Amino acid sequence: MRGALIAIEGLDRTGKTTQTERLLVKLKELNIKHKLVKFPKRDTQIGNLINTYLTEKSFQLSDQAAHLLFSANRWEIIDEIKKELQGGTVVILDRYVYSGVAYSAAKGLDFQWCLNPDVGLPKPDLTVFLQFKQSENASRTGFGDERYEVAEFQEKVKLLFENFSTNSEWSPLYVDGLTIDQVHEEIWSLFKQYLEGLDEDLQVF
Ligand code: 2DT
Repeated sequence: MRGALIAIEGLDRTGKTTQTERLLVKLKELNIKHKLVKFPKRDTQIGNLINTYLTEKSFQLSDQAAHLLFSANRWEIIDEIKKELQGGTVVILDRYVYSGVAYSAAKGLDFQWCLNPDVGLPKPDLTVFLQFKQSENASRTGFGDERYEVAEFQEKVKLLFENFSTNSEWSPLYVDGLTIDQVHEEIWSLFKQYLEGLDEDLQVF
């Protein structure tokens, strides 16, 4: 049996990282082999460039070049992820291809062009998409520190994420009014069925 590939996706400040951490604590408690990969993965050479791009507004890159760097950042680590899955480890992704496409297409790049460099990457078995019914994420603390954290831009990204909503692995989760614990319970109930591992091959984008 291989491990499940699970993505946690969503707009900025929807609680992705908090929820990912909660999930890891739970998996640890249950002694289930797991690995977290957060994209962008900033501690590689490509990731360093991406980090500079995100945090220093004076760092100039064309939208296309930035997009290809984010995709390359996934490709540079995908063999390692596949190996973990084959060894029975559950791999949790904090952002993935969906963010890659939605954020770049929100700048006006063609949706299919944005997806093309990621074609061939494994599709998650489950993608939990955290979102608000109302656009309240702009009022959450910390919003506004990095390049993309602007309310109007986030609205565009939200619309583009909806293109994935017909994918079979896509599970939207509205977090409005829910506590951290409640969101965790919802994610856990979606996730539970994948704990035993899977015997079918991974699908690809
Ligand atoms: P975090 O705040 O989660 O570190 O993300 N992004 C992310 C892209 O534009 N393309 C991608 O492929 C990925 C994975 C989303 C930092 C920002 O990077 C954006 C927010």
